[in-house]
Amino acid sequence: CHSQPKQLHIAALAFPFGTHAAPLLTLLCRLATAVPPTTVFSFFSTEKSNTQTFSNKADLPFGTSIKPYNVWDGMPEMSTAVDQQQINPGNAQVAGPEFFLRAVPGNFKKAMGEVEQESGVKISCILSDAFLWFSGDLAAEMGVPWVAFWTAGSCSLSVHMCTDEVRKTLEMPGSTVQQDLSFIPGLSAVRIDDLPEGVLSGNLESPIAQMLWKMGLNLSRATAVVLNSFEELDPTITNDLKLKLRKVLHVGPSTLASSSSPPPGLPTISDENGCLLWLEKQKPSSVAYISFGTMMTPPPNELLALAQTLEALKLPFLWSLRDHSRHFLPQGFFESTVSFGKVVSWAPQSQVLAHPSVGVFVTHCGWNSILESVAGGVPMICRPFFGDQTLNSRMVQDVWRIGVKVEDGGGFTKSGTTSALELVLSSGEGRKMRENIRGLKESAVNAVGPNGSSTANFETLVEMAGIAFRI
Ligand code: U2F
Repeated sequence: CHSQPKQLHIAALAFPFGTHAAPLLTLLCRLATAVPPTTVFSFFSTEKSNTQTFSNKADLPFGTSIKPYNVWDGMPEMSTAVDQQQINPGNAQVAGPEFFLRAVPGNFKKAMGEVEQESGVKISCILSDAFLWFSGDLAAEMGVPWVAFWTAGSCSLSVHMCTDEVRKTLEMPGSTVQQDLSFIPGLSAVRIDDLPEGVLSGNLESPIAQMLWKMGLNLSRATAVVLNSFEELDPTITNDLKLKLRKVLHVGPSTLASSSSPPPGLPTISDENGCLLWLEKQKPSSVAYISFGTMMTPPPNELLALAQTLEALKLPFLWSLRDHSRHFLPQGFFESTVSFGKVVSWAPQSQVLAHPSVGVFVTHCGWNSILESVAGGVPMICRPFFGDQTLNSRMVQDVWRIGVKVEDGGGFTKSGTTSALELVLSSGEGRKMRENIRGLKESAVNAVGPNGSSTANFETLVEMAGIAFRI
């Protein structure tokens, strides 16, 4: 006798800071086009994050219903900062993520319970940001699979999976700062100084360090760990992760995966600052595109050095710079560079990097930026700030050989920035970087193609999401 197939209900649990929620939603949109159309999708994040992530509802694939639900952000209920300080003196300096991490997992649990009631459909799979390690417990309680999504690269995931081993090995007497991580497959080029803070240095007890450590201990419980990357980028690290995790599914790069099969209803790219039109007027591979992601802006002295370098070299540039930092640029900068440069508050970055006029990307090495640069075949100049960025920049410079770190780890100075730009744009070494990144781009395109590894992995993920049918 056949029991009625259950209706699927996929609950996505987002980490509401940095570029975390948006890639999770992108993955969910991709899934929505591949699973039965009756599937219910609930997306849980804080109100602020949902407002941003769902700002362009037209981005959602036509015919699917992905509904955002707000979870508590952990901020004390009273509305003003002064009130918060009064309730809880000393807390005023606690950053958003710290408040949020005090509210988990209760905030997600409560919201999921309410949504199950409202929709009348039991959740059949939890797809969470890998940071939210406690999702393994929630899924176990509910008797459903836990799929974790790691929004960064294999290299940083590997480091977090091996944190205890890293600490044990590198804290031994005789270890030096020069020591590398050759005891972890694929990471022999990585040095102690490249490690994200909270692994070996910094406050190991901080809420973020604790979260990442617990994530490393818990991910092996996940039915699968999904990455926005492609296996061919780091085969050695990927093979090692496959030994440590139940299932490792590289399904990216998402920029290429989505553009190769655009979901119906996808809007045209919004380019309100006219970046793409401006690029049309520039020579091939001539422009420096500059952006430091969604969270960082270099300190004023570095912004000044970078601007002065562009001005002195008369180098065509497109700079995505938040409005509040414009006043740090040198006096007269906009007038003197108007014929060859453009500063905007936001650029359609992945399309910019795919434009043939762009010759170099000056970046903080956030994971999404790196992948978009690979997808565009554009070599990088790296100015990392925190988290996985220094590790990523090491891989860019010394493993994939598709870019260079500015002043080998320091910030922007006029001389360091000038040599980095000249190296990438006009030296033989730069030509080699371009060749290397074009090779990686080809592998990435193949990975998301009909017979590619990312396509096959995505099909496995779709099967897993549908596991409730077979229970
Ligand atoms: C955190 O990264 P960020 O948000 O700082 O940086 P990225 O991972 O590079 O993502 C930035 C995204 O914002 C987009 C860009 C990327 O998709 O295309 N963007 C844009 O479209 N236009 C602009 O003008 C500027 C940016 C964290 F800081 C990193 O260390 C992590 O690697 C990352 C992923 O977990 O999250």
